Amino acid sequence: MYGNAYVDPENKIVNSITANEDPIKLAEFESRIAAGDKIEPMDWMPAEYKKQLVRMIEQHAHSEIIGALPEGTWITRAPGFRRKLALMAKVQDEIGHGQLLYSAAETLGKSREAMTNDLITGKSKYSNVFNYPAKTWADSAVIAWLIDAGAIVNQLANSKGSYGPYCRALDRICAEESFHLKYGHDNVVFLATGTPVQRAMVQDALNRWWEPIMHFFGPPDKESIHSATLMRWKVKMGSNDDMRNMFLDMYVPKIWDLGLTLPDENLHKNEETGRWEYTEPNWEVFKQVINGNGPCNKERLAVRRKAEENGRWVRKALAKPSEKYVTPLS
Ligand code: FAQ
Repeated sequence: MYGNAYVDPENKIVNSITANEDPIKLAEFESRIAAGDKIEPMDWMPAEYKKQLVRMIEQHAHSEIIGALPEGTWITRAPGFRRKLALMAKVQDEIGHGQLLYSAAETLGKSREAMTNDLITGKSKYSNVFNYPAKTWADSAVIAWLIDAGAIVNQLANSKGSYGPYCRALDRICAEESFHLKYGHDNVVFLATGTPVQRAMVQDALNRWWEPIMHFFGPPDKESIHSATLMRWKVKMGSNDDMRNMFLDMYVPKIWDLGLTLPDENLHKNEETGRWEYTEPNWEVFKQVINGNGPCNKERLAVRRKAEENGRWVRKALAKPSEKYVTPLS
């Protein structure tokens, strides 16, 4: 399905991380993966498979929760009642996706409290794109169209992957994201075909969001740390470059059709290879952003921390009596 999959030709990476596994169980596990079986929570799995799944699903869950924040800032300022309702529904959906994904990660033994704690203390990552401000209404339109589009490209592929609970969550998420994408596209078309001021506003948003969107699919395959393992065990069904290429293939023509431009003079499809060629985005900027130093990282985590503090009494009220009242026994 995907043209330029990243490979670990001599299986060096996977052999080194499975050295301590029972070889018979490992072979059985890998033959199930090869046959396209779904792995379920109670099934035997290599420790590294579990660790990688927790890392990836947890980061994905955090991305949905933090991802609601840039667009969420536009709920109070959306131009018109109908747009406000639509944006509120979208933001609620994103939070719901976070809940589904936390539940999927919990099946692997990490508690939600531990995941939330790792997010608010800055230990866990979440998607780079949500560390940028949504300066104008056009930013919210570009996010809803193109970031949701990028998310669908990635998640539709991975929903055919090997871990049952993650795949089932992705099926549901993709159905909702495809509606978000239509909403975002409608908003971008409205602005792109509107007054010169509206058109300039959407072009400006696109110019600012292009590099973060290129970063969104992860570092180039040759620099990706986890792809070889994740692809061998069918957690990731395409490499970072494959996904980026698929996104460019589907959406650059649609952007150009609207008469909008992209801030990369070298962007074009090489018809012989079928791959898009482009100026490499600045990967140093990417590293800074995913490691806590983007324009909005501190603000995003501060909001999440405040929500955690403000909601503590609700969680306490809903807790089992045995957890709610700690009665001294002696
Ligand atoms: N941002 O070895 P790789 C959404 C990190 S949901 C931040 O290539 P991998 C919905 C990576 O974690 C968006 N960090 O990593 C929505 C690793 O660091 P670590 C989220 C990134 O896992 C829309 C290091 O770089 N989607 O948008 C990023 O094989 C609108 C090395 O990288 C998912 O999470 C990044 N972009 O591939 C919500 C989908 N890229 O952990 C609201 C599931 C890489 O070693 C509004 N995840 N890193 O410290 C995946 O498909 C993969 O995890 C990738 C990264 C493709 C993101």
